[in-house]
Amino acid sequence: MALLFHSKIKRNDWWREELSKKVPGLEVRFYPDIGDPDDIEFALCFAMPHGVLGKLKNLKAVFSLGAGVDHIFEDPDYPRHVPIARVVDPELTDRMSEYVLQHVLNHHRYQHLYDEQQRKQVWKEKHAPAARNRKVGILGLGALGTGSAETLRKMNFDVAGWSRSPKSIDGVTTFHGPKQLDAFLARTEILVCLLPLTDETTGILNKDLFQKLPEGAALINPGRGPHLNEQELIDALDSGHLSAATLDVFHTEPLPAESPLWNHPRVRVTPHVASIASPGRVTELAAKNIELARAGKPLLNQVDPDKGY
Ligand code: NDP
Ligand code: OXD
Repeated sequence: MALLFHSKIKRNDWWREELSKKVPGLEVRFYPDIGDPDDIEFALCFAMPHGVLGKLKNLKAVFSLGAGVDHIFEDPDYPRHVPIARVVDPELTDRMSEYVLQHVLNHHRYQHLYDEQQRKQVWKEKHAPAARNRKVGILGLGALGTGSAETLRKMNFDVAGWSRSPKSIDGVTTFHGPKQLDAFLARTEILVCLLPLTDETTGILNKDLFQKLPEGAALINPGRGPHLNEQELIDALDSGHLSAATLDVFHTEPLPAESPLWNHPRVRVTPHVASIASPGRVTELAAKNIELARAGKPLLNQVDPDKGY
């Protein structure tokens, strides 16, 4: 029996060696070299081309190469009865918390403004409030949102978060559900999106939401590109309602050369690198989950297909 692997990053020999070390006897095949589809028991993938998973009759489990699973659920032919597991890992959380802290600090200390002033050789101070008086809001209080909130708390930021179900996190003001979203937004000066991409969250970062943020608020989006209406962000920046944005994810990746986001003076672009799951940890989780799936047990970090994350 075999595992089918698909990733945009090609390091096939490394993945084969690691997986064979951790699961003796496992044959690793690399898409598109599927061979006999009936041999495939497992898939380890990010953005497998649509239609492939649905053709694997003996598939026992699908493992995402990352924390997000939207790339699996968006395949209209993905086999709903097959369990899906995602990556939850302290190192992945730490890496995301670093990214969030780095960019919250940039917005908190008006770095975009000083970058612009430097280009024009302008010497002009703008004093930032103390961190305890800076209100940061995190959309999504899962593994990554909670880790990021805790990191920001250590720096004394005034942190709030919004999730689907109620949460209690030391030192963090929590909101949940659609009815509490407006109150959460009204107090948020730096907004971080760490939601999963689902039908409910697609397009959530739009002009109506921006209007509910205080004037001069900033946005950080390491969630998913389709959370954001890119044109409505540009409009909100150009009108001055939003001050700046940091974007790690986009509707189309790589970000197309003609995108106005590349050269917008108050947009900082990073190439989907906020937090990348360590391959060593991914193979470790896959090995454990292969054992569990073969024993007919629930997987580690198994996702709920009804919730979509
Ligand atoms: P989790 O599943 O652990 O957390 C998701 C959070 O979002 C939960 O708190 C959940 O609420 C909340 N949520 C989901 N739907 C809604 C909704 N409709 N309304 C309100 N809250 C909602 O995910 P992770 O923290 O592990 O990851 C989050 C996302 O980060 C990933 O899905 C991926 O898109 C992105 N990511 C980006 C990376 C990058 O490099 N740019 C790297 C890794 C991940 P509840 O707790 O109540 O269920
Ligand atoms: C992930 C990602 O979902 O890298 O892990 O985007």
